[in-house]
Amino acid sequence: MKLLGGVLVAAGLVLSGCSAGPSKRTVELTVHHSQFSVGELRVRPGETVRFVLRNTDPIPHELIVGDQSVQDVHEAGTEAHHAHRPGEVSVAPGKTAVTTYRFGSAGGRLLFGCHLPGHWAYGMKGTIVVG
Ligand SMILES: [Cu+2]
Repeated sequence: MKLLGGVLVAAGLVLSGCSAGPSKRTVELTVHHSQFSVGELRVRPGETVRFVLRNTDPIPHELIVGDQSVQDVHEAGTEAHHAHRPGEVSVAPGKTAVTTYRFGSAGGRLLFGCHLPGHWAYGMKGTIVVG
């Protein structure tokens, strides 16, 4: 799976360098000791990003992409599992999960993070700058 992830990232970089057509990029996020491998992401307006979430921990995690209000809902919510919603995915221990999200107009600032109990407060989160 590590090799596959490398291939996906390489493909994403190639696509990012291409100016023609709609862009779709792959971003690989590894979770280790309840921390994401990336703290801040930069995306282009209208860009579609395929997030590949690799969980190296022995406990479940999730990835929630959205603005502060989205994060607040999940932090307060009781939804234990996320599936089939753009930018929201759960990942089991030792597994890899994928979700795709299309970003909006320039100037936006979104957040990503995990809302399993205590994880957000522990620092399992990051920012996404659209511009
Ligand atoms: Cu977590």
